[in-house]
Order: sequence, then C-alpha cells, then structure tokens
Amino acid sequence: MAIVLGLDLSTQSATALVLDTQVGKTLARARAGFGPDFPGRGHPEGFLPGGQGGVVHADPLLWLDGLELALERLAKLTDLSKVDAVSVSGQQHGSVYLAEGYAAALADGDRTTALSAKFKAVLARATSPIWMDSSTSAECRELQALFGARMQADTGSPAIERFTGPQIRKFFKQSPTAYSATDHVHLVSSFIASVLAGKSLPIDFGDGAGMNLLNLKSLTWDKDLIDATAPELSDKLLPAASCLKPQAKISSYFVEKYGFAATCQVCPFTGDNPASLVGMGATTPGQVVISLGTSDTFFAAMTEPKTDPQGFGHVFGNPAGGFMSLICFRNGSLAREALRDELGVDWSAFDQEALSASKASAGKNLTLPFYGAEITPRHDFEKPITEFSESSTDAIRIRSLLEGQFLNMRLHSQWMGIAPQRILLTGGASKNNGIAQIVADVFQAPVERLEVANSAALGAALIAATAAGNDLVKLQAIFCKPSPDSRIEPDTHLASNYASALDSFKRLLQTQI
Ligand code: XUL
Repeated sequence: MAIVLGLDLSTQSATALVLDTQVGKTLARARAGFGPDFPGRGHPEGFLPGGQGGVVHADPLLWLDGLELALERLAKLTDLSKVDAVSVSGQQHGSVYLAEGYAAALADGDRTTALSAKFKAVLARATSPIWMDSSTSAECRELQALFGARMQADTGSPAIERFTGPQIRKFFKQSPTAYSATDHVHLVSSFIASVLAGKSLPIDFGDGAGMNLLNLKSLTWDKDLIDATAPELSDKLLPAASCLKPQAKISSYFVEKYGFAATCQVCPFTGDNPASLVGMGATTPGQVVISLGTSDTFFAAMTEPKTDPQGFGHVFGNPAGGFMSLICFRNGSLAREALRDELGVDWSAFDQEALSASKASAGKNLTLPFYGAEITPRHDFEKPITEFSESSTDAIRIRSLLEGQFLNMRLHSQWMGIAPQRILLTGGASKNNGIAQIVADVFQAPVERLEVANSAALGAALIAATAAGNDLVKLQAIFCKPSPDSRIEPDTHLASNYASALDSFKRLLQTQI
C-alpha cells in the first residue's frame, strides 16, 4: 500500500490531497471553492444566504460539482490510477435525503453525464440543512422532554439544533410526504462515500455521533431515539460502521472519468473534526487541537465519553478508537473577516508585528466576539459587545476580538479538565503568527502548527492508508510533524492578565445571556 487520496468536503470548498505513504511525501493537492468556482450558484460562502429563522441550507448537487472539479484539477497533477485507497472528510451534521431510485444513480457508470445531473432527479429534499442551521429548537425541546439527561449520557450531547436527528424530525414534521419518499438519509460524509463507491455506504461512528441518534455505549443506532425522531427512520439509516473498514471498490464512473484503478478501495467516510484529529496526530489523549475555520473548534482525544455539564461541548467517535471531545464556536473566521472588513484592513493587520503594538493592553479591553448567533454559548447575538473606547486603535480592536474568541474558548473548555501542554493549531487562520501568539498567551501554552495546512484532508488520507493495512502511529510520525520554526511560546508575563480577563469575560457574558 503506498498511494492514498484524502478529500475534505468542508463548508466552503473541496480539497484533495494525494500522499505517497511509502516515501512520506505529498504528491499533489487541488481545491475547488463552492463560492469562487461556481459564481452563478448562489453560494458565495458555501451555503445559501438569507435563510429565515436560523435556516442554513446548501445544495448537495454543488458538493458533487465541487468534488468533480477538485478531482479534475487533481487528475492534471498526478496519475490517479496509482491511488490504492480513498477516504473523505465531510462537514459534520449536514444531511442529504435520497429518494427511491437513487441506487440506480449511484450505480450509473456513464461518465458523459455529470454526477449532479444524475442526482438531481433522486433528491427527496432539494437542499440540505448544514451545521450552521439553528432552526430546530422546537424539535430539540420535544426530544429533550422525552429523553431528558439520557440524551446526553447516551449520545454524548443534549439535543442540539444543528445535529441531524432534530433536523430529520423537522423535515418529517414540515414535509411528511417528502420525508416518506426518502429512501435513505445520509450525512455529507456517507453521501460522498456512497457516490464514490457506487452503492450506499454506512455512516461512520465518528460522524454518526453528531446526530443525537447513536448510542455511544453500543455504537449502534439507539432504537428509542430513532423511533421518537421520525417514523420508519430505522429503515432509512444503514447500520453505523467504522471508517477503517473497507466496504467497496471505487465505482466505474470514477475509473472511466478520472482514471482511478478499479481496485481502489473505499471505506465509510468520517466528519471533518474526527478526520482532523487524525491529521493533527492527536488521536491519543494529552494534546489539544484548535482549528480555525468558518467555525472554530476545540477538540481532544478522550478514552471515556466525558460530557459537558453545560451541554455546549460534544462527544464524537475517535477514528483510531475511543472518543473525542469537541466544542464548536460559530463566530470563527466569519467574525474575524467581519472586523477586517469593518476596519478596511487586510490580514497583515492581524500579524504578530502589528499586534505587538497593542501588547500593553493585553487582557484589558474585553469583546464578546459574536457578530451573529453563537452556539457556545447558545445565544442570538447581533453584534459584538465591546468594552473599550471609540478612539481605540485598529491593533487594540483586533487584539480585543481575538482575545475574546480565545477567552470564550478557554472558558467553555474548562469542563474537560485539561491544562494543555501543547496546542496544535490548524485551519486557514492558523498560519497567522499574530493569531497564534494570542492563542498561546490566552491559554498560557505553547502553540505548534503542522506542515500540512488542511488537517481534515490529511486525516482522511491517513484513514484511507490505515484502512488499507498501514500503521496509523507510524504514518502520523511521518506526516503530522510540526513545521520547523512554527512553535510559538506563551508570554508568561501575561498569565495573570488573562486569568483576571477570564473572570471579567465570564461576568460580562453573564450580563448578556
Ligand atoms: C462540529 C461542527 C462544525 C462542522 C464544520 O460540531 O458543527 O465543526 O463540522 O464543518
């Protein structure tokens, strides 16, 4: 086993990465952005803007077009017939509703018709709710009323708006006919896995734990939860499975169109956070990963499924076995971009040098960093709440927003009881040294970054290689190395500033929610 393909189907783009695991090298990478590469499709940031009442949907056909464009670009860079196994990481929680007859679309090897054209006719629901959707509070209340504390104890999370179970329930309540015409409900990951395999593949444990439906004790769908969520749901879900167990060979469509070998293996695919845990080399407990993306996430491997007493944090499956904790902060990149645009500056204003000008004010100007509804803590914020003077410099305002983001993260990760010895930083904004320094200072822990920028795509590739019989720990030692000179030490003089800022931040937050 030598060459593997990992794909990351995230909110905004499809990124493909080919690794040669024998020589420890990345052979090629390619990307397609759902907004920039498909300007006519109305998804400037990867989802349909303007949804009412917390609705955030995306077009699953665009994911297929994005996947195809990324593969088309990749095929120009490397010989895909050499790829032995493929795995994909998908944005978590998003669901795809496929009608009867979709098996024929999956199996259709005719390469002259694009996948999106084949699937258009077999979608039981034209658009897919994604992780940013917060429109299912009523359904969450209904499920919580039925199951109470058992929901969190058994599935790792209380009923959560973006999780797939409440989303399925809402679809069933609002569109019973379309729901009953649904043959299978898939997650983004299992949908794309099925498309690549040419037959329906199961949801994996890691991603399945983000549905409020998987019992973490048995790693099977919880019958009572399934039955209470929507009628006949058990018929619409395949049994959950491990992403390390090969299930199929790639379909003839991909063989014909992109030149894959007919022997290329496909496993169930996982979610972007479990895949990132693998790609960051963090599948064993002891380190913390912070991923800075459309949403920011904070996660770590856990042996036992410990749960957050406040109910903001979650437990997902660790692809390498055991569990992972995950806290998601919705005001991630979108908030940083909003401030950048408001100040009319570019990212260089977030650099270490630019921010050092405001170091004297570290921890002294608080911002509740929410430009819109937040999920940790859950509240409908409309704009950031700031505690500094109008005349503050750009550097102070940027520092304050970033400090607010990471104080919020520090506050809401205390339940894990981890004092991080090392923080692994990933995601688009992680390259920025100014942001990395503020993470190190707020948490008072060193920050390291890996050589590979897209840890979810790397994780998917390593999962493919492991499923094909390679040793994950050895692979991680090769591919998950911190990049030389990437380490940023905390400024220990700021420890007390941030300890008291954390208390003030908590108090300010309590006045608002
Ligand atoms: C995790 C979550 C997000 C998405 C983003 O619970 O909602 O991190 O997975 O892709």
